Amino acid sequence: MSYVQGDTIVAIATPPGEGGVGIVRLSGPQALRIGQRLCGQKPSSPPWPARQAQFRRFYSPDGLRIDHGITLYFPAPHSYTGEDVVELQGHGSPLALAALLQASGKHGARAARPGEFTERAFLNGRMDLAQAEAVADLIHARSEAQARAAAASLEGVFSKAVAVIHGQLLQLLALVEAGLDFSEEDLGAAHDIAIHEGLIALQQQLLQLLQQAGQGARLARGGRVIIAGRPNVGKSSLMNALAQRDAAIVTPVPGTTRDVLREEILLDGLPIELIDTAGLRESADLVEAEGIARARQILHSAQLILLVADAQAGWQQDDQIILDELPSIPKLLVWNKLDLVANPPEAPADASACAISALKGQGMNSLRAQIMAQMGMDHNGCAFSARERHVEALARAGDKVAEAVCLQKAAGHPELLAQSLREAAHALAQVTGKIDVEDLLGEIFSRFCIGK
Ligand SMILES: Nc1nc2c(ncn2[C@@H]2O[C@H](COP(=O)(O)OP(=O)(O)OP(=O)(O)O)[C@@H](O)[C@H]2O)c(=O)[nH]1
Ligand SMILES: [Mg+2]
Repeated sequence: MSYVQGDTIVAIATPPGEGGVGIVRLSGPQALRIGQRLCGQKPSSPPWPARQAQFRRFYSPDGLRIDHGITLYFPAPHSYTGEDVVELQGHGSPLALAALLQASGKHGARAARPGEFTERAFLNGRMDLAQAEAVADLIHARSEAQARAAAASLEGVFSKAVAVIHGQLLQLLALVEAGLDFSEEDLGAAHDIAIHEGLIALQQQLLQLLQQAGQGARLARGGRVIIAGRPNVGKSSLMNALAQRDAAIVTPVPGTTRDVLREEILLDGLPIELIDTAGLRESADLVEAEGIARARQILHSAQLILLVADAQAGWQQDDQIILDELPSIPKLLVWNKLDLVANPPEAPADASACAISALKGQGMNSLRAQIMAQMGMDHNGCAFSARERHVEALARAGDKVAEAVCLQKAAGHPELLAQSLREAAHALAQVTGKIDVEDLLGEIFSRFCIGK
């Protein structure tokens, strides 16, 4: 690990480009010494006062003035990384910042890899792995809901929930292991009942946490919703209504849309890539046929397909052909042009449906709510952010607890029961990174920005 080598890292912590303030951050055992050299001080200078802003001038190694600004010194372990950290806050000038970076290098600092500051914070126990991942999620948040959820995970809301279940799991494991030394008769039925009740409670809690984490991961990841259907049913009009702008061309001519059109929208803070496609039909027109082929191809990548049909025309044979041909992905039948009929027609039995007028805006709120529900998001919002990795680990833990429940029912294999619980605990610990995570670190932190 990098922190064992004891090197000092440096990076520009503010975004690239010109700005009011630009920050260079150093972390490691030489951070203070290098910071002092950058400010033209001798190696023998006394340490800077802790956590106090001081006005100083910044120099290159050959004594040329680079900039001036504020310095801050956070002695270990009370810093972001848990190591000595120094910040030089100068002007947001790309050239001055580059010069400071270069000068830091000459004084012995190494350029930080993406996410290395946060990786060090994790390795030094300043935060657990789920919190460290939440740092990146907060930085990359594209909606308020995502930022709020990431801030909750960063605060440790998710980690605490995992820790509580992990603690209960270990208690239960201790109970099971105690039983290994005694025969059934010694312990009696009360012991079995205690284990059974503990397992059932654990299973329920894990399930609830898995659902919350699933939502947190979906919120972070967003989703792809594809609009499909016959020509002229109002697919592009629906795209425009959801995007709240004239993104796609709408005309009364069937076969208007030919390309695959994409729009990024937010539904209750959930980022959605909305895709409008060419109306599906057999076409002799070379351009339209290519558009239809592309539409068919991209359908497979959706999390949800909105199958649009014309409420005035009712359910047509061509609609049924399209429905039969759609990949097995969640779908929602959208009756459009509700303004032209008194009531929406009957939907085919196996499809959930809603009715709207893309032109007049009728039914759009209920459609948005149904899209959210189909994407597995409930309207109360997410308690915390999570990642696929966490969801998988929680699911693994859940499987192992379910296995333990079966083993207990079958009776007679307490050692196997204990082993299942141990494996469940192991899976949970991977969420917060208490064990066995070395192979994950590179993967997780490489997706950070440099300077974080
Ligand atoms: N009355 C009414 N007309 C609508 C509604 N939605 C769309 N239209 C009209 O239906 C026609 C076709 O709309 P589009 O949105 O271009 O339909 P499309 O499914 O994208 O058509 P293609 O791209 O050709 O496949 C246009 O004249 C729209 O104005 C609606 O809710 N009510
Ligand atoms: Mg269209």
